[in-house]
Amino acid sequence: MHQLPELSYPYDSLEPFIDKATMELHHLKHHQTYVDKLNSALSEYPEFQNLSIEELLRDIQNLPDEVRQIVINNGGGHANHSLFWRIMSPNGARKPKGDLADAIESTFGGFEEFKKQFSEKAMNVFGSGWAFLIKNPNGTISLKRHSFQNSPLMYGNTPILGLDLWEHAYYLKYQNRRGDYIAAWWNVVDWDKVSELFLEK
Ligand code: MN3
Repeated sequence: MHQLPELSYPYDSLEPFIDKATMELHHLKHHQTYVDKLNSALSEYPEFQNLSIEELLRDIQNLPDEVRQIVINNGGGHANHSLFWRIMSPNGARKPKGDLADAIESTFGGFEEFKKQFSEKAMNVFGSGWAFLIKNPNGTISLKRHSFQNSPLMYGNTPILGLDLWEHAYYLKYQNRRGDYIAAWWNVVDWDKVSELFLEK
């Protein structure tokens, strides 16, 4: 059974950038629903129940036709949100360092330029979706956007930073001002965590 991960920080600790009410709803209702629907979809397929969410998504073609899209939507939702909670915190490093800083420098020409390109990508996600920084199989990094809950894992890539651009992620506080939400979000990205993901996968 897949489970909702606990957050390592309180719901109100990302204020004022992400408000407590949004965090609570987003984690306890939206993310929980993805987990519940994923478990329900797999309930008749015991052979897939012991796989991690990463394994399920990386080998998505192995799933039977009847459940594949449900797992893409809800398993993707589970994986994407688990990443999202992990790469934020009230008190982490606010810029990359070490190998990840070097990779960002050589790929994007610097951290500010990276943030600008990532933010543009996020603004241009049409409708519901995500913007990601991914690690490619060859170890390089690049920007990616995906619609709905499609996960970079399905395409052989490893997401190391992800921004939720569904309106449920920001509408309570920012209404239609997606740009303000994106600008605020940089204040709660924990670059220690992003670096860990970059180095471990
Ligand atoms: Mn969401």
